[in-house]
Amino acid sequence: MPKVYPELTTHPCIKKRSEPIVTAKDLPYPASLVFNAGVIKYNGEYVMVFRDDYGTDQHGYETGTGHFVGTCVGIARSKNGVDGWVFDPSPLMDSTDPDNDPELNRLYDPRIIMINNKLYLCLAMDTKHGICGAIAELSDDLKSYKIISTTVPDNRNMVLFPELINGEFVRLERPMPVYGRGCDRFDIWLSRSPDLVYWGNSRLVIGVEHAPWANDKIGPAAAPIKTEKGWLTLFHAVDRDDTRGKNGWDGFWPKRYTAGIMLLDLDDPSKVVSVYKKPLIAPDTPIETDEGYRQNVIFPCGMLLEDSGEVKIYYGASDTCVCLATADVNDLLKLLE
Ligand code: BMA
Repeated sequence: MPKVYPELTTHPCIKKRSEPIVTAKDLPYPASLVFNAGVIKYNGEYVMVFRDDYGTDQHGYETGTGHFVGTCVGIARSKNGVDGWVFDPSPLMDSTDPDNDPELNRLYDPRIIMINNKLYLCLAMDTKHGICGAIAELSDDLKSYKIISTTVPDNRNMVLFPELINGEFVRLERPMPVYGRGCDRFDIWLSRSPDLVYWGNSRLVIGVEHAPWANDKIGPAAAPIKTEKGWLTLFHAVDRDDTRGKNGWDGFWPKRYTAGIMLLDLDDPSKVVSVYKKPLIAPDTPIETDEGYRQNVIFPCGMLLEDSGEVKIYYGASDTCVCLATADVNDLLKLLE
C-alpha cells in the first residue's frame, strides 16, 4: 500500500497487539466484518459488545456491487479481556429482526458503560428519517435491551460518562451540522440529563480545529476514564483527501481515521484541560493499512483502566476486525501535561 500523506504514526507509548483479538470467523452466526467494539469489566469478566455487518463477502466489494444484508450487535465474554472470547449464540440486536420498529434501519458502533451498577449502551441508530444517537438499558444478564432515549438527527458517537457529575448524567456526542459548518467539519459536544432520557444544557467541548492533524471531523470514542488530573478522554479524528481514491474492498474511501487524547475538567467536563496535538493512535499496521474493507481506519469504542495502570484500548481496524492497544496511564497523562 502506498504511504498516505501527511504521514501519521502511533505514539510510541502505545503498544498494539500484532493480531486482531476478534475477527468475523470467530462468530457462531453470520459475520462479514466484526469491528468497533466497546468493552467493560462486569461480574469478574470482560464483556465485549461489537458491531457485525454480515451477508456479503470480499468479492462483492471488489466488484463494487456488494452490500450487506444486515448489521447486528453481538456480545462476547473473556476472562482476561484479550483472548478466549466466548460468543453469545445469537446477536443482541439485528437490523433484519421483523420485530424492530419499522422506522429503524440499524443500530451499530456500540459503547457499553456501567453507571451505579447498571449497564447501558450508547449506539448509533440509522432511521428512515436520519441518523440518531440512542441510549439503551441493558438487562443484567446481557440478554435484552430497551432504548430509553433517542436524539434528533443527525447525531452519532455518543458516550456516557461512567458516573454522575454534580448530580447529572453527562454524555459526549457528535452532531453533524452540515448546513451550519458548510461541509464535514464536525465537533464534540456535551449534554447533561437528570434521568438519561431528557438531555440539554449542551456545550461545545472541542472543535475539529483543535486536532491539528484532522481536516474533516472528530467524535467521541470511548467512555472517559476518571484520573486525578481530569477525565482521560479518547476521541476519533478524521483527515480526508479525495485524491486517495479507492482502497480496501469498498468502492472509494478517501478518509483516514486516527485517535487523539485529551483531558477534560473533572467538575465541568465541557472544559478541556489539555489536548495532545498529534495522534495517539494512527493506522500503521498491515491490517489497518492494507488488508481490510476500508483501509486506514482505526475506530476505538472501548477504553479500560486496569489496577496495574495499564490502559486497554479496543478499536475497530479497517472496519474489519477488533484490535487491542495498551499504554500506561501515566504515559498518557504525561502527553497531556
Ligand atoms: C464512521 C462510522 C463508523 C466507521 C467509520 C469508518 O462514520 O460509520 O462505524 O467505523 O465511519 O468507516
